[in-house]
Amino acid sequence: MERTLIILKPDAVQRGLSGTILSRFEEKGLKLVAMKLMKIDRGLAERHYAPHKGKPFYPGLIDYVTSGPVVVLVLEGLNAIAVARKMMGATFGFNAEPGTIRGDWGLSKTFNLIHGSDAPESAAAEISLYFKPEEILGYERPIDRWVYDMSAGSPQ
Ligand code: D4T
Repeated sequence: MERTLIILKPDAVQRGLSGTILSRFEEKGLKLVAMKLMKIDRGLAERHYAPHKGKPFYPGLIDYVTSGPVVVLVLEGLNAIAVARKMMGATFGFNAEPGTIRGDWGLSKTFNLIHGSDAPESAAAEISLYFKPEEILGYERPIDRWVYDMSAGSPQ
């Protein structure tokens, strides 16, 4: 099972899309193991987006993600990182396929509604930026025996 960090960015919260977007992930079968509403301060934004420091869009990106409350999630599931990124769609709303989150609700280049980790290493680093280990909950979910084929002993 893989974990991914998802951020519903300030435009998603202000546009009242947090619940709708969360529902998509829940309905897909991904398991919610941590969640908080918070304001990202500049220090945290700079740590999160350190790989983009120096790029022309970096200052605007820091202003944007610190501009209002965000909802931060940890989702767990089989191939959760790739699944969530596919559901998010291409980075810029105007390029994103209909049926994806950005494709259905985004038009902007910079206000792109959502962040999702892009690899297991970045997911682990990002999760630890936003959550203490005790804020991530392990729990049984009876529907998992219908979300996954468990006949081979592991989720398929
Ligand atoms: P995040 O990291 O927010 O999930 O987005 P992506 O993974 O889809 O995209 P990214 O890392 O390439 O870019 C991070 C963030 O910067 C904004 N951005 C990016 C921008 O404003 N202008 C640009 O030219 C690029 C490449 C959008 C997402």
